[in-house]
Amino acid sequence: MTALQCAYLPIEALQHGARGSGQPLGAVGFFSAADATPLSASGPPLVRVPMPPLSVSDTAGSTCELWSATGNASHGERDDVQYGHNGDILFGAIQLAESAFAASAAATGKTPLQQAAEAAYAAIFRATAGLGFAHILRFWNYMADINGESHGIERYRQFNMGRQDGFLHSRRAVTGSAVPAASAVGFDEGPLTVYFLASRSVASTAIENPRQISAYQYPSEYGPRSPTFSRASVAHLQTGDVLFLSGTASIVGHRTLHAGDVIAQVRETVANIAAMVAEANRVASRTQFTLPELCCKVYVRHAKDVGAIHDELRRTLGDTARLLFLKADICRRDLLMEIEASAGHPLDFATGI
Ligand code: 3EB
Repeated sequence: MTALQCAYLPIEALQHGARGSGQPLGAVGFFSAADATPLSASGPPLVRVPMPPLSVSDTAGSTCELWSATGNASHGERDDVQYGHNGDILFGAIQLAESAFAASAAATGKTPLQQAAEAAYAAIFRATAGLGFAHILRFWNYMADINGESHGIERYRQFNMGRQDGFLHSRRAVTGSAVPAASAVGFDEGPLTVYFLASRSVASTAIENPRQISAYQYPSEYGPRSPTFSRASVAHLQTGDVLFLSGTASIVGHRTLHAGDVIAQVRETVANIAAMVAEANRVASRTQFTLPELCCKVYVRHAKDVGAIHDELRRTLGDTARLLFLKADICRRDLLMEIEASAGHPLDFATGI
């Protein structure tokens, strides 16, 4: 019986060996720009992401998201994917510098970011197949300058082209119920970073949002290739159902609503989250998820908005929802915030923020 657990801790706590209960599979450190704390090279993977946590009242310290599980964990690297697993659940991560793909851009006709995304996904599917973890439960994608334009096309759209090719070349479905949940957000500068959770035996059920068109069916005005993610997934672990909500924003149908009005965007986003929680409860009737139990990562475009976003989320999600705020770029220029969330797993939320 594998219990998947998550903890949010100050980065110092991780380095001093605090890691909640269970065996660490892997961790992601969200670092403030000034923090150059070196990371240990052995043990579970610790991925460095240059995306600063935000505090409502002050600047915040670097924070780490740690995934653990019961049983014995083993760690390693395969096909450039760093991983940790307990035989049943796997945490994996890959970081690729776009500069490594600059030379082949001319030959392939593909931009460096597009090639990096394709290579990252090909590596992940190869590594997980080789290790026997075929069921991806959720992806996280972080990239530099997500709204920037190069080679005549926005960088998020370049990423979508490469990601979709990575799926297709690995014979993975790019529409429908086998597409995993995901987030895709930006930081200022750093390597393309993709991390994920996978399962050996347990498939997940994809959830779509009745208020939104499936992202994999977005019209071509959002780019030549649609994004490859489902709105949410429920992983049916032996110990219970775990809900993963993808990055969720102020989008209804396929259109952004409330451009320029951050509070209205928060309200629309929460309406989308509530719709997906209801949908998850309908589809995965073993568990009833609720808004107050959500553990949320809130991506905030402008640090000055964090107080207002926090107050509105407390009003709409309640006092008990866990909120980690990160300064990040959202994949559409007119979006000022985005929220991802999970529920159903033990959680140690001790950010110290
Ligand atoms: C949206 O709904 C907002 O490309 O993996 C949210 C979650 C978004 C995941 C992705 C993008 C992604 O289209 C953006």
